[in-house]
Amino acid sequence: VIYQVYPRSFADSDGDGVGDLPGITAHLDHIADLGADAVWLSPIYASPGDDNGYDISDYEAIDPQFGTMDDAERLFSRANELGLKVVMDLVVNHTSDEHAWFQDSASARDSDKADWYIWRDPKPGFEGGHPGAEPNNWQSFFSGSTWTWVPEREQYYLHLFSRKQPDLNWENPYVRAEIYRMMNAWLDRGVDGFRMDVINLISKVPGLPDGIAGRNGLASPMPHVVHGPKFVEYLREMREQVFTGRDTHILTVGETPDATPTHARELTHVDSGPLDMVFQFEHVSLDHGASRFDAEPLDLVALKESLGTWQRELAQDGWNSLYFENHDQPRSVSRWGDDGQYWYESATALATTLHLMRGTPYVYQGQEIGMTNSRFGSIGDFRDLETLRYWAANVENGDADPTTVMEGLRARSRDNARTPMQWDSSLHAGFSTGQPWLDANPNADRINVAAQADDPHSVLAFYRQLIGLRHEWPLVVNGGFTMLAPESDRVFAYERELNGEAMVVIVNWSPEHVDVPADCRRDREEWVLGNYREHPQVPAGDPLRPWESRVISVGVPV
Ligand code: TEU
Repeated sequence: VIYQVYPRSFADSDGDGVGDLPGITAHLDHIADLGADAVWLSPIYASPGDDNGYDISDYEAIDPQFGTMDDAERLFSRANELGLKVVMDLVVNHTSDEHAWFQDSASARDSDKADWYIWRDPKPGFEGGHPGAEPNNWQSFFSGSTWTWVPEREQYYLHLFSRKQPDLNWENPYVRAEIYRMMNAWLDRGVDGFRMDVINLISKVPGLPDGIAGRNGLASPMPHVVHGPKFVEYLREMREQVFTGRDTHILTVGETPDATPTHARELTHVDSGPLDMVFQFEHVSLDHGASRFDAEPLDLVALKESLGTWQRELAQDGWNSLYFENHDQPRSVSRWGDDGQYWYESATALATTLHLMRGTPYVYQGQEIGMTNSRFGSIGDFRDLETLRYWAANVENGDADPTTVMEGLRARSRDNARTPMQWDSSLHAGFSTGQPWLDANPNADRINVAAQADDPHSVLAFYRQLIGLRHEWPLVVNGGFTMLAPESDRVFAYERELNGEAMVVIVNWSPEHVDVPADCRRDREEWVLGNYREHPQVPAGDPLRPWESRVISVGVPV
């Protein structure tokens, strides 16, 4: 079980309003008490902070906002004492434009690192630096063209994300060697693994062909950059240069937008896969409209079909990661559950659904206490560049209706996940004594760690139980998976089975009472866990109450 920390928003030890490494170290007990096995730290490296650290200017320095290398080493050793592994974020599809490599590369066409990034001339017949002269029609993840003009070189550079995140040229062996050297240096410092940011975008199709306009009228680079021709080759080389021959297993999880189950099986294959697991995006894209800010209701049957397919496709030789939240996604209890009347029930229902599937579960900071989306008043309350640039492109420079765009941002902005961790009911949620860089959610007075720490009926206590089950019961780790009641649009149910022993998980994803589907009923049932605070246990045939989850063990048949 892996716990994700977003350092800016976790705990601020020095009152400057930004989370830091001593803050994380001071709260590692919380993560260990939860029962997690590892902590994944979103980037802590030196960065101008255009994308909150996903734009790195020095891979081997700690950003002064977060602390020093000594602070990092103290964090690692405290984690070690608590039995927690540490997984670092590895952002090597791109660097910051303020990285020394890029500064050199941009200075002249014949500079030392001229070929370390992806440079192209203007479109033939066009004068560079003017709209329409870009080498192709690709639109960036963060709105606008993927190309920025540099007069010193009279060329454009490629950036799939912001203009301050130029893409590295992985074709260049010196670039790859430098990345492997840097990764080795972190492993030598004692880190236990890497979460690899958009790793499946590192190999681009030669020629960088135009994209085809999608539902929003914009051309995405995706078909020409996802799982490109040399991607797997690069990962194998990385494995050889960095991971092979070390005396401990290094955990690797690739972030892989648009990956298919076939891609994922190749990447995580038990014998030949270069990665342990990947973060796929299918299930978190089902409720997107033309853009991710067109918030559509979730179709539960589609979610089950999707997650069921991934379970099935990776069952034999691959391995899944299991996540509903991270620093890029809104809070799941607000998105798919009910953050009002059935807040507790739906937070624990979603947790049950996720944690008992086959794969490695991820808990994003605050998810374990049922943190919800925040209340953003106007555009000035947001900090995330994706959000701000989307607003600028569609409202300030476009003709979209501001009310509609704002609704989408409130529901889906990444800032929902980035509000300060809610430690207690004091000012700023106990996150900082100073004004936080992003306001704390006003509901911190009710939803916080202190209020739940000793309450056996809290969301936090429920998470501990779920994580405990995985650690105690081999069936949860190794058992096979079968979806039950696939056609039900209210109930998410499945069976896990190992050596004749089985577990049935039945979760009501609705605020209504619903009958237990016929294929979920078993003889010789034994109650394992339920999420109703009062009367958790009811006769097996009783209808499911709103957002009720039941975990049942089924003995070996005679
Ligand atoms: O995100 C990659 C990604 O696919 C993005 O598109 C992300 O899902 C975005 O929020 C979608 O609109 C990774 C990081 O997790 C993200 O925080 C970074 O901003 C991004 O890469 C660039 O490094």
